[in-house]
Amino acid sequence: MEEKKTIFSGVQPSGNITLGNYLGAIKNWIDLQENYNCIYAMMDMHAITVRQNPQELRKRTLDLLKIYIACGIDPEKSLLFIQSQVPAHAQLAWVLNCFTYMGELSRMTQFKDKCAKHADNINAGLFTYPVLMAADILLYQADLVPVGKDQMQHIEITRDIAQRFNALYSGEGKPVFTMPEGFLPKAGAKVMSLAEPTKKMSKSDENPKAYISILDDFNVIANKIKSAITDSEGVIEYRPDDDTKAGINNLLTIMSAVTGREIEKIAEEYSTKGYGDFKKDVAEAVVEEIRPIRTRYDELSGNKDYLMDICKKGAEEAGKIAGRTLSKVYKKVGFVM
Ligand code: AQP
Repeated sequence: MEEKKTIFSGVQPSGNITLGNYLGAIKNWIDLQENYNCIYAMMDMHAITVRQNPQELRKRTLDLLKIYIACGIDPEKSLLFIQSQVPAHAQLAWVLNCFTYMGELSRMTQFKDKCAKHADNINAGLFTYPVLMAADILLYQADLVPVGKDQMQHIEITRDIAQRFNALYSGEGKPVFTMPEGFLPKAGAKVMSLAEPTKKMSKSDENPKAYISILDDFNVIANKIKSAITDSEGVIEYRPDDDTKAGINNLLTIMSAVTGREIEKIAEEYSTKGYGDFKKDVAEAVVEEIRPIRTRYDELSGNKDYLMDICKKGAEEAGKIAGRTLSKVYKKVGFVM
């Protein structure tokens, strides 16, 4: 029988998990559990590239685990762990730092965006964030990395680093690292801000009206969608290359991603309707998507021992897999073992 391929992905507990994180990443992870070895982590080491409140970070990391499980990630099928509990991530990241060029890191869009947003804290971790991400992926010899569109550039640099390392050290044998590929969802790969629809929806946005949190009250979700910025044309049409339609394009995308229906079909159905009716239906569809997640999330609250047990077992298991790759890398670069 053919060996199952490996999937790796994660989310940073750097804020309230948004509809963007859910549609772009987590929702896409669920079905993959049946046919792949899935490894999903809470990326707390990435989160500290931006200042975090320690108590909040601790809480949000476990809340994120609850969200994963509530969304349908089954701890019996997928390996779940907290990044900082597996030291190999930091260890491999150091080695890979020595195989990554300043020039390629300075071209990263996320780095430029975050520098503009956090001008008072442009730290080295923010700069080398993609190297840590490369380590996360390469440690598990992942074949596929399901992410949103904003992270594709980081997958590309991961591939460049892997290729460079493999070319130097693999020789005639099996490549040291498996070459990973990014994997985008059919719909929802880039959910836009509700307040500024030409900008990506982000959990760290200062304006809470810009994003929908999976943990927002249902009436708050509905109100955010109803007050989403659109345009004055009054026509429901999908025009992905027209920025003046960014708000409507985004709502159509969201509707498509939560219902599984094609964008064009939805646009056709609403072509004679007003924005008010459309927004009301989008809000209802989003709430219905989130409702069962919230029920399961609430059931998991107060079950800290269960969550801590998943983290402990997950870190042990992840540590074993990651340790194998790290040993191989240490030997290749010439560290005494
Ligand atoms: N707006 C989005 N649409 C679709 N997918 C998205 N993702 C993020 N925003 C959107 C995907 O969610 C996964 C986890 O992202 P992350 O936590 O690693 O960091 P990020 O990409 O920087 O996400 P945020 O929400 O914008 O976080 P902050 O504000 O902390 O920087 C990734 O697969 C990502 O593509």
